[in-house]
Amino acid sequence: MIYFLSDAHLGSWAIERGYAHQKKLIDMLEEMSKDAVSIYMLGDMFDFWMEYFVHDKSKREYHPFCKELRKLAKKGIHVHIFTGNHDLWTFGGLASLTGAEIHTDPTTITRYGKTLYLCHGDGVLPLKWKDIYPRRVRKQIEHFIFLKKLFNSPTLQFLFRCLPPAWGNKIGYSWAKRSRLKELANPCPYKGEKKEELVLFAKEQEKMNNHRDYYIFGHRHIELDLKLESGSRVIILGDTFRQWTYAKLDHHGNLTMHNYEPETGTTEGV
Ligand SMILES: [Mn+2]
Repeated sequence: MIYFLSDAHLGSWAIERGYAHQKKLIDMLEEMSKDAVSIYMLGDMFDFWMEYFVHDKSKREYHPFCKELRKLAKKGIHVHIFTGNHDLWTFGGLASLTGAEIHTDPTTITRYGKTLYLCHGDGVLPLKWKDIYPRRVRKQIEHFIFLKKLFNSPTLQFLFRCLPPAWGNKIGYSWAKRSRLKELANPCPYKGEKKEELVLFAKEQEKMNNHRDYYIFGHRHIELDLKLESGSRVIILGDTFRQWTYAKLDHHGNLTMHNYEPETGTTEGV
């Protein structure tokens, strides 16, 4: 089995009972490890991740999760972490802490006779997005692209890494908390086939003869399993802090969506 999950937003200041959240995520991975060949985490597993030039004691908080990933790797399970828009600032530290393979770009893989396009999903747009969306949405997209460029700027990354971790983390976590609370106050449900950027992108890829059987994304915190005319399916994974959704690809190449329900009641309420 190959498992796909995303958007745990570990460490979020907007998620109460952070330890229980991490514990539930570990239990979920443990459950998957019973028959997993690979586990793909499609981004934003951390609400904020930055690797400074000096030692950051606060990373200790994530030791149970990192230890679990090491354990999975030891069992022979291939663990993959994609960076999202909250945790893109990794410069080798996350890989050495977890033993996972880190992906910073979208990837197409072939497994069990199916092709899968995998990426977090932030900034994924159809080519003609400027013609599709009204001015208000275009402005939002432009703002997002600007931020993405800023976050990826080597100079700014260098300067941020020079900060004392306590300062940098304060900036990072409070920014992330603001975006989480904003999302909770104004949830953005599925926009429909004609407007949802990820669906439009997948449709466009199909039209351009870049066929994939499955397009799998995170980022949106909504659950979607949509069949396109070409036969491809667009999967948006939901999240692993509120909905606890994930996808599973079996060895016949069938992909199914699931909800994680722990057997014991010790971690509910997260
Ligand atoms: Mn995201």
